Amino acid sequence: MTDLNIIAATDTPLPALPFTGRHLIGGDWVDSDDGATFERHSPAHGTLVSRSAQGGQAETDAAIAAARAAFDAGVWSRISGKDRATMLLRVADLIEANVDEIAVWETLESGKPISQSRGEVGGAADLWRYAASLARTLKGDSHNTLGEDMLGVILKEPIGVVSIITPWNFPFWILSQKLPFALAAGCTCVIKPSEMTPTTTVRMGELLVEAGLPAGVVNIVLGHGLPVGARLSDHPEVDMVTFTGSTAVGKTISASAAGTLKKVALELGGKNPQVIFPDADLDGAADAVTFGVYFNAGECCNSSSRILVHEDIAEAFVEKVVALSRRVAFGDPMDPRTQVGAIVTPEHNAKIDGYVRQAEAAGAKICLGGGALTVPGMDGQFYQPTVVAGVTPDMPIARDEVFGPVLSVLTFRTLDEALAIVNGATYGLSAGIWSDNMHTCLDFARRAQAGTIWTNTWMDGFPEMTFGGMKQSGQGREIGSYGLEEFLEIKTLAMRIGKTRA
Ligand code: TXE
Repeated sequence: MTDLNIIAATDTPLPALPFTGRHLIGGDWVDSDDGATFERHSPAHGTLVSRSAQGGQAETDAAIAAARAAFDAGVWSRISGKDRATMLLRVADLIEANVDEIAVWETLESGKPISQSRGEVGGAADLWRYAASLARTLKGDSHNTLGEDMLGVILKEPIGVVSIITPWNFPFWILSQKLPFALAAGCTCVIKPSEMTPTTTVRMGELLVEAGLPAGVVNIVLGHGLPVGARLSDHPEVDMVTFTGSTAVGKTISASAAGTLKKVALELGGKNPQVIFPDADLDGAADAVTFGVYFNAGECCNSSSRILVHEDIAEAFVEKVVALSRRVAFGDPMDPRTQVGAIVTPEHNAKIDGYVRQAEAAGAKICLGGGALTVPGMDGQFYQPTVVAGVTPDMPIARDEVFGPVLSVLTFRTLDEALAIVNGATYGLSAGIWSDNMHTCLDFARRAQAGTIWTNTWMDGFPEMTFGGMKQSGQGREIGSYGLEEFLEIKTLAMRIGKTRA
């Protein structure tokens, strides 16, 4: 452990704690009727960060009623795309003006490094700008070949009231993958952030109020999956639920939503492979693998938590990755030099370790790390950068979403063999290929079962490029123009344009 790059506790001043979070319902900030609250402690520092109103069914129903009333009144759903875009751009400006302050809450609640929180919040502003451009260019179709007196028009209309349920790993970013697109379409929303990271969603609500968004268009209910998330999924007045989180909860939401046949969009887990061929730029690949596994402490749906390396280069490649891993800065997330911060909860740290112990017992080799990390001066939970070689496709560490800074190394000999391992997973979120041979890359890209394929790169994303998973990684797409389409209903209009024939 001594040869790792560890950033000890710094004395960065923290804001006045705790933050007080309330629900936003119909334009008012309110406590729960019964006064119930819940707390979030920093996973890195151990200190109390926020105390939030804990919603129940009454608050959830009130928020849904406010969203329904706002939608039906047309204060947002029937205004022009230009006016919606103007509002979204105003929100983007406000986000940018508050990046540093919001980033601190993001880091304190999630444990991620402050430099990444700033990048996440600043990047989210660009999603709002992009969604604003879609609000103005949204259009349907027309058909003028239906006969001389007929005109057909395909209209796209907002789907209605949307429930947005978000997780703790990228609370501000994931909210911005959904909310501005739902708003650009003309929907009204009720948001439930993760109980572990409620504060940045409350800050978003405050910015929306400051921007002048009409009351009831966006509502926020703080609290737990049960009852708030469940109610947002089965309520008959909700037209769509969009969720990011675990595959298990995604299935529960789908089942709850089925009772009213509301639309469901799911962005779930992943077990994303990078496949490395001997003819690739191996330094570039090692760099991308290191970034891909440690980014956000591996608590990332796109984490490249397993790599498949060609047998001929496996040993040398693992050595490169281990050497790079030792240089990654783990520690106090408030220090701007830190690249990997704390793990979200002690239970999750234990779960990560369980996968490593299980792999070791099954014969895998721990090449680096493999245990909890002690960071001098910090009172939270961390995990060491960990590289596990000799992993076989049947091991749980190779199949499940570990969601920690743990790399599993598998080997292969042929492209067919690699694809069998890649496609053997229940997940299908993203996959990568490293080779200088364009034909190998394209063959892989066409045959790999994943919503996103990266060739000779990893984790590049753009507001224009849609994102989503195949198989048990989810359904529907986010961001890009397809991300807007999810929030639209299609209406067919057939018009007789001449006088009715005698
Ligand atoms: O997620 P949950 P958890 C994966 C990752 C992680 C695991 C568990 O593998 O280790 O999930 O994390 C709300 N009805 N991902 O337990 O429970 C909950 O309150 C409606 C992958 O934190 O899925 C929170 O707001 N909602 C992922 C949200 O669901 C319910 C990101 C996510 O929590 C609910 C996070 C219910 N019955 C975890 N129960 C990704 N795709 O990036 C809970 N919730």
